[in-house]
Amino acid sequence: MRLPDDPHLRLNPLTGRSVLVSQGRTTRPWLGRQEPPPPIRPSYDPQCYLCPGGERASGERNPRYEGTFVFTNDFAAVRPDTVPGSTAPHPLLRATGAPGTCRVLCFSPRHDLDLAQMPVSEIRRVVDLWGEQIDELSRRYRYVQVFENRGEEMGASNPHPHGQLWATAHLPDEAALEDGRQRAWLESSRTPLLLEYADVELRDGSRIVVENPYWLAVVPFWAVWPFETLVMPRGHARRFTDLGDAERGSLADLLRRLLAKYDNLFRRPFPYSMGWHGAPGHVGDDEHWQLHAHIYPPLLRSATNRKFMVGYEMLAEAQRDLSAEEAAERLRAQSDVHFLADAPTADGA
Ligand code: H2U
Ligand code: ZN
Repeated sequence: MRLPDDPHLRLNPLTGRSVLVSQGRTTRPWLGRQEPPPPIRPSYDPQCYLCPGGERASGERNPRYEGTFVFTNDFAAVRPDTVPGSTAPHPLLRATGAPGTCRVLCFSPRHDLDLAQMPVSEIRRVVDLWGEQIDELSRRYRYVQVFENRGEEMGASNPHPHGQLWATAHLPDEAALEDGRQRAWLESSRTPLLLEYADVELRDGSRIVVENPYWLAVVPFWAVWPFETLVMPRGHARRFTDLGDAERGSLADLLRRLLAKYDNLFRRPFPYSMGWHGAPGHVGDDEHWQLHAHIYPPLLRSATNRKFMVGYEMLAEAQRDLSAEEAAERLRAQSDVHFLADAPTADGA
């Protein structure tokens, strides 16, 4: 096999899933769907239910917040009062109650900003908010999934900069898979899986997109989405709450640079889903865990073409056309100053 040109399989050690890599297919003709660019937004939208003072579906009004703002999701997918027991009228028909809570995290009072364009000091406030929320909720729930859907393409219901968290009494599938695989790795190798992986990537260099003294962002060897990245601390941190002041400041810096590169790639806000994975709960039995964020963006060849996970992907296994190394090189080559850094907003704010 000649890497990377011959079609080959790459293994994701965090999940045990494979991805089929078939480089060179991105040049095929495309008469299919084109993604329109999102409209430019005003800095304040009186109709927006996430803006300061905005009215939500519940009839409640948001305070005139100036930094970040958190509220319980009015359409929560899990609720604290659910009874956790199981029923199984037949062994093939098992159901288990899933108590939990869902919150919406507004990143900024400005309707028109995104993490990619916020100053590092404001991204730092979001980093601290993630930390506080995980700290509070992981005392009550087994797992806290923090995430952001950015852009209509990823199903975001509103362009106002915001993320979500869902805290659950159960360990969701992705976290459970990663838990098991990292545990097994530590037992056989004595170094946490992602600490060893960060070391491999730092020595190789071809998949690094951005790095700083505390953090590293790479297009992982096993990436599925065209410009998927994995953000990892360089030192051992099992969960978000392990991060100290210096690591949090450094994370804000890395995120700003990474997200600016994404937007600069096609000179448009880059849609993605991103979220954090860390050791569940609060303490104990978690040496094998290494905190990390996944960023999964759906864009492919250009600003207007998205990657569809259909057909072979739904029925057989994940597949990608662009090699991880080429994706990393293209992202790395972008400036880390956002292309709209000095542009006026729609309403001159
Ligand atoms: P997404 O854009 O990622 O869907 O997040 C927005 C969330 O905001 C969504 O989960 C909630 C939706 O349930 N929401 C409220 O809680 N109150 C509202 O008034 C509208 C939307
Ligand atoms: Zn808004």
